[in-house]
Amino acid sequence: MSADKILVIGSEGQIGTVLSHALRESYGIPNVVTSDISSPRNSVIGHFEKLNILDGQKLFEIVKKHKITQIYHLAALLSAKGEQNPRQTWDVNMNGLFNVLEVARQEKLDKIYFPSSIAVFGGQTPKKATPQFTVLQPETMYGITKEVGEHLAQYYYKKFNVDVRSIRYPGLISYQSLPGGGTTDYAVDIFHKAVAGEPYECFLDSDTHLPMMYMPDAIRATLELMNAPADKLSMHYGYNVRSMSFSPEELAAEIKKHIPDFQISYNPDFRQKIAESWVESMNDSYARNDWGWKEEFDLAAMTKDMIHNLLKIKNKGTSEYDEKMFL
Ligand code: NAD
Ligand code: AKB
Repeated sequence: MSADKILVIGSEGQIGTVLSHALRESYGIPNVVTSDISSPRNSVIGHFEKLNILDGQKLFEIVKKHKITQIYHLAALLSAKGEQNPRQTWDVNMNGLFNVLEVARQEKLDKIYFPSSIAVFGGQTPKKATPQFTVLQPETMYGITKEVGEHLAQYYYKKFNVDVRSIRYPGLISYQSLPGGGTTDYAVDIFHKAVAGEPYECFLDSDTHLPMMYMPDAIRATLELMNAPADKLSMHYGYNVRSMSFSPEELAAEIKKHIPDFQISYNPDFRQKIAESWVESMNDSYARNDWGWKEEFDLAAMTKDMIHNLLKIKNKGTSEYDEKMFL
């Protein structure tokens, strides 16, 4: 029986849905409590707590009630949604993180996971093979909260010995769950249209290159970082992690290898400017040296697997994942 008791905050989002499932497989269903401001989309096996992360008191109560030892804090407003409401983004992303770090400090929790993002980078950041330590100067409210969040994480580690760990995720691509309002969402939406036999109008320009990662790699990276021995970690800022980098045009060409009739057109909107302020690829030598990070999926393997799984869902009306997890 695991001694770890895990709380996932923001469990109903794109990552939380898949990560909660992986954590329940590793730690056992009773040892993983999920929570979100939204109700669960499916009938969940295990504990679920309705929680607005801005309610610090309720967070303390949940941590005490379930004897929580680790928190995966995923609740946030992402880049595109964030630009629609910068004030709420600051509030949820910063005060939410602050509440999590405070409960970790006061209740002496073992470990905290806080995802950062490529949104920490800005127009002055070197675009290719971006170093771990470089000019940041993010240009979205979301990116600003992630940069400050990384500093706060390092501060709580140094000042209070709170073991916070973080990854700068690229855009994540998943078949199990939909994205929640980011600039990289096109790379998921495009697959749903392609598999439905419909054309896709992309909100980014054809040649906009961004770092991306397939969800299985992102989940594995997260668990590998969280399970790494503390003395192997040289920092508690967000680690750069590299997997693949492509443009909408290159992704569409890869999809066409499987669905030759697929059509794409381009109609860039406000998200183009956000994408242009980010980088194309990252140098992730710290992640590779400190905790052995190595990606498994490239563009071709990810595309094949996405289409295979989305077709399975389309044909059956459900996925193996849903059946295993939620029935
Ligand atoms: P998402 O938008 O899909 O999910 C976020 C979840 O947080 C939602 O279920 C939402 O209901 C919940 N939430 C929002 N406000 C809340 C509040 N006040 N209290 C409690 N819950 C609240 O996002 P995601 O893609 O799953 O991202 C999770 C984390 O990973 C975020 O911190 C995000 O910045 C980070 N990240 C994601 C990506 C990506 O491509 N998905 C890339 C980089 C970083
Ligand atoms: C977004 O586009 O906002 C996210 C991210 C890269 O942080 N997917």
